[in-house]
Parts: sequence; structure tokens; C-alpha cells
Amino acid sequence: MSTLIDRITQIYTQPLPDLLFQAQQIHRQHHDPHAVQMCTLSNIKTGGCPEDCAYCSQSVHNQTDVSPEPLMSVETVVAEAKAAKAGGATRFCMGAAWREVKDGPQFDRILEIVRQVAELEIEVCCTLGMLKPHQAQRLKAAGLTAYNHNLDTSPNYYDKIISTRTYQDRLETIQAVSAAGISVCCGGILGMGETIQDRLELLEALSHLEPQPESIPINCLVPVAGTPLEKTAPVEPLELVRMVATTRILFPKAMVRLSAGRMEMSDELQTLCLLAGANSIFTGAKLLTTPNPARSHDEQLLDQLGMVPKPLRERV
Ligand code: SAM
Ligand code: DTB
Ligand code: SF4
Repeated sequence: MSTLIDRITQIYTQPLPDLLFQAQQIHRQHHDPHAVQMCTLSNIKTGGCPEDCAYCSQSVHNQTDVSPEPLMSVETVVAEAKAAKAGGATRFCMGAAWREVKDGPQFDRILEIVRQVAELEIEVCCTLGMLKPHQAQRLKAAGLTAYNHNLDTSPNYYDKIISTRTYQDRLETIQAVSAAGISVCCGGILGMGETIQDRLELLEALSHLEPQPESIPINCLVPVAGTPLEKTAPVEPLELVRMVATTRILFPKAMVRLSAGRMEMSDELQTLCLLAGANSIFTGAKLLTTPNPARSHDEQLLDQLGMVPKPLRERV
């Protein structure tokens, strides 16, 4: 009997025409093949993070040119969310450079932000580091749609990238999020020096989550000057396409998000990723701390492809 990793390997290594055909068939069974969800990111608390993630511009362990900024006010974040919605985004994702959420005035402010953004009738996601079960429950009660917490890479490669927390820590937060009834957004980063086997083992780890993630961001490393990974070689374009297609096949219902790294991708590569089953992008000129393609460029590309921004699902 073949194991899950054998099955994932078989999917990933099949001839590209077969892989793309299989991914497209599955994509079309579960999603509108013309629709791409637009999400907008806001970095609501920048820099000064005590974790030592080797890829990150916001870690105190890395000498980057990001200057720390305190948690934004409720008004500023809500104004950004309104602007994101007006610009066509149907999901607003807030990131905070924290190791973990601490109870107190800052978390209370986050809860108020979540309440007010949820009232805008837009999906609300945040990524705040590690969470305890009661904090996840409070976020749920405030109206949070989804929580982003990436496994980033394979269990084996993880300690080459981060030493200040473990894979198990990540899994526990993800467990707290799903137990609270919040949708899990969990994916990884390609291009950190890992092998293809590591990438497939990341997909294996994601497959073992219960429930499986409803949203899977696939980031390509944005090499940031001053981080240990600044000189890492870029991801091979067709390896990215294979990874997207394999993710689509393994997670038929999930939103597969072509996340960081689009500045370095040609329109043709992004198109191949959309044909391979990616159905969401981040729009707006900035991700958290690094540049992202201009919205006008994304709109032009979708237009050329005869594709459209995905409307928000009606609330029932
Ligand atoms: N501090 C929280 C955490 O780590 O969970 C939330 C913010 S963190 C910046 C969110 C995610 O962004 C990380 O898990 C990582 O996958 C991604 N990320 C950060 N820096 C990146 C980079 N330079 N290139 C690609 N992805 C990156
Ligand atoms: C995710 O997986 N990618 C987004 C979101 N979740 C929070 C973040 C990408 C960050 C890219 C590097 C930066 O801009 O600092
Ligand atoms: Fe901190 Fe998140 Fe950056 Fe890691 S990825 S250093 S936890 S902000």
C-alpha cells in the first residue's frame, strides 16, 4: 500500500500536461475557473519581533532597514480595510510582528479592530503569532473569519529556518484556531534552500491537519537584505507551477493563494499558476514590508486572461 508521501510524490512528478490537466479538472469541480479572490494585507504592528525566522524582515535578529512601529489605531486600520474593500478586495488580512498574543489592552484593540472590520462585510483574517485557546475563542466571538499561521516548510527543515519555536508550537496554535471554529489559513514558503522533498513533506503535514486548511498561501521567498536568506537562489518557475497544481489536487476545496514573491514572477508564470489552480492573490502595492505588483497591473493581467475578481460569497 502506498503512503501519503508516495501519493504526493506521484502527483508532483507526473508529466506536466497530466499534472495540469488533473489540477484543472479538480479546480473546475470546486471553483469558478475564471474567478480570483483579491485580498489586501495590512501590517498593523511592524518589526521588533523576538522570533528568529531567517526569512523575516521584522525579526530583531535580522539587521534589516524596517523600523519598528507600534500597533496601529482602530481608526487607521478600519480606514485601510474600507479602502481595500473599495479597491475590490473581499478579504482583509492583518499581520502583527508578534511571537504570540498577550492578553491586555493591545489584544483588546485587536478585538475591536476585528469587530469593526467584520461589520464592513468583508472576510477578516489576521496573523498575530501564537494563540491560546481562549484567545482564539475571543477572536471568533469578535467576528474573525480566518487565522493565518503557516507551517512554512517541512518538519525536518523547520529548525534550519527558525530556532525560537517548534513545529509543535505551530500545530498547537492551529489546533486552537480550528477548535474555536475559525477557518485555518496555513501554507508555506518556497525558496529557502529546502529540497523538493521538503516541499512535499510540507504538503503532507498540511494534509494531516484536521480539519484540512481552507486556505493555503504559497509564498515564494522575498529575499530581504540583512536576513540570513538574502542571497538564496530563486524558486525554479516550473517547480512553483508543479507545487501549486499538487496543492490544488490534494486540497480540492481550499483557496490556494499565490502570495509573496509575485514581483519577481513574469505575467506568464503567474498565468500558469492560475491555470494550475491558484485562485487568490494579494493586491495592493505592499505586502507586509515588501513591494507587491500594482493593482492596475493585476487588473490588466486578469482582463487579458478573461478572468475576474471573485465576488464575496453571500452571507446566509
Ligand atoms: N508573526 C506572525 C507569524 O509569524 O505567524 C505573523 C506575521 S508573519 C510575517 C506571516 C507569514 O509571512 C510568515 O509565516 C511567512 O510565511 C510569511 N513571510 C514572512 N516573511 C516572508 C518573506 N520574506 N518571504 C515570503 N514570505 C514571508
Ligand atoms: C502569508 O502566507 N503571506 C503573507 C500573509 N501570509 C501574512 C505575508 C507575506 C509577507 C512577505 C514579506 C513581507 O512583505 O514582509
Ligand atoms: Fe516574527 Fe512572524 Fe517575522 Fe517570524 S515571521 S520574525 S514570528 S513577524
